Amino acid sequence: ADIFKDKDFLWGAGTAAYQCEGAWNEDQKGLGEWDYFNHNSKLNINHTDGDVASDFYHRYREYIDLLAEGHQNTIRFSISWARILPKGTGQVNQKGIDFYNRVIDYAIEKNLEPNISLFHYDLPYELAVDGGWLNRKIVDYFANYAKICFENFGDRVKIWATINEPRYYSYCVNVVGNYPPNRHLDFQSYFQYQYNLMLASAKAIKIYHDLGLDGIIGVVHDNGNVELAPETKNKKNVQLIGDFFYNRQILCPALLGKMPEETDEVLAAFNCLLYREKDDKELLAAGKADYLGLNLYNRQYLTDGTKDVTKVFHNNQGSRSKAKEGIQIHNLFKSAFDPKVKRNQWGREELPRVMYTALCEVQRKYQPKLIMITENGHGGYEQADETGFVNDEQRIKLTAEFLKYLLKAKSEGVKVHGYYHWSAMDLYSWINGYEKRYGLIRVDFAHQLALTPKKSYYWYRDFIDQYFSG
Ligand code: BGP
Repeated sequence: ADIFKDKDFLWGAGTAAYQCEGAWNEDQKGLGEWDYFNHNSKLNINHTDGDVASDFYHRYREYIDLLAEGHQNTIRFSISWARILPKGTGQVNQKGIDFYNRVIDYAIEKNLEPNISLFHYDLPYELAVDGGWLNRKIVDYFANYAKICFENFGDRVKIWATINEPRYYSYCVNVVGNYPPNRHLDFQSYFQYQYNLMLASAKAIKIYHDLGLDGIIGVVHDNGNVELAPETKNKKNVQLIGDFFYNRQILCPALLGKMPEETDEVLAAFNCLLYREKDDKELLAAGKADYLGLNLYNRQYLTDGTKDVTKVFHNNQGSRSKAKEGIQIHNLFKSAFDPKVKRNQWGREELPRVMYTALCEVQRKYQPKLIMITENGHGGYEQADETGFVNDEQRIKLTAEFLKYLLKAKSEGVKVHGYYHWSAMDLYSWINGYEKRYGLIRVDFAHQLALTPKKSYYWYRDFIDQYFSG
């Protein structure tokens, strides 16, 4: 595809359907697992939902205008599966197709190259009750949904991603238990979910390639590498298990078309069993990604585990909680804490040089033909002044550092040619609702969703200008 014909870099920002669209029950959209969870579960600790969110469904033109005026040349968004297929399979909803046609056409008119994820966490409810990603049939359901999208939008959309963060998604669903259906420390499901997600992804990629459309299709992964704390004694094992746990179960099938060679060894260490079928190898080999999307926020910093201690801790409440983010998995490994590294209000490290380290390691180990940073940014509480303006110096400072490291990796030969700031506008954060803000554009959720570009929006615009003027 000629995506890079008149530019060597895509600069944009990201969103995801459930997080920004709203219109949760409009125009025959089916119920999603997140609609159900947020409306019904006591585990929805923020008592909020994506019913209206940033109202992208009705106001996509205003958002796209602002992003284009910010000199961005691409936009990342996802398609809501339940908008296209209200029950996940079966009847196609033409109104859903029409909506994405409008968004795609308008983005292209404004010179924003659309980059579309087929799945960003929002499973149709009917499929969730049917076992979700643990039910092997979902591989075919997803492939069917993907094909419908390719056939309807593939003439204009040149950049696709199958699944957003299969690893982190499975982690939150099965290990942390903060995403529906809230399984806790269930490693069996953690691994099986990712395996089924990668089979589904491979099947969709193969369909895309077989259709012969002009474009590229990839997988979006979180992280890329792990780092070991210097005090780690059992370095070899922590590296082997940790890297499989965080990266290789996704990156090997995505980029090399096969499961990692250490798969059985690692599963045995977890006492887990992966259900595989005879033809899976062939499927994975036939569905390699054209590029890798990487979402990079922080590092995975590990050390030796502690015998008999398995627990997970996650900060779901910002600075109201002292919780840091991490895990301990009995004698296998645990998250290490580096007191020298500053942490943000959600207990995550602020360490921009991971951009460089992760990019270099991924390039060296898996040799992708193309990498795009599909997410990177800074989330926090924010105050606007009386005009709605947010002076988000901290976001600018961190992003500038992240981008410095990205350009350093690029200058040393890493094939990175795209960056999407997370997020384009303020939107729903899966666990933190509307308190944790990531946007370049302020959305005033309390007052008719008034939109005000933040300081970072202008900073990013000038950064892009400078990049292209050399
Ligand atoms: C990624 C997701 C995004 C986004 C981001 C920030 O894992 O792909 O959808 O939400 O993280 O996460 P949070 O809002 O939980 O801070």
